[in-house]
Amino acid sequence: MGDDDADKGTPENPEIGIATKTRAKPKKPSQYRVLMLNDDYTPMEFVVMVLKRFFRMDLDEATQVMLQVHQRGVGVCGVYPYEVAETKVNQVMDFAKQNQHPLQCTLEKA
Ligand code: TYC
Repeated sequence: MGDDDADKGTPENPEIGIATKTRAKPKKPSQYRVLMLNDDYTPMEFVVMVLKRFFRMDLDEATQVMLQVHQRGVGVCGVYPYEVAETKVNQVMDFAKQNQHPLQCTLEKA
């Protein structure tokens, strides 16, 4: 057996070896949009506070996004890898519940 066959096993014991094939096109980790949904009860100031606290927005940006959600029903808080997006959704939902607001936040693949 020549050197080229070193990782191909033997006729009695084939397919032994280490898979070394790499993807031609490595995939980037998927990104997810965190979406904020409108409701009739959550105070505007609370939504602005959430956007500042969990999405690191300044007052201007947070106010714009809050108004977009208020007027259009939905708005994008940010785009993150799945686990970060999921954590942000949970943080927002927990914080809203603690404050007895019905604010809803969700994620979708970007
Ligand atoms: N619609 C709410 C109000 O009039 C404000 C609001 C904005 C609520 C954005 C949720 O994601 C939201 N008080």
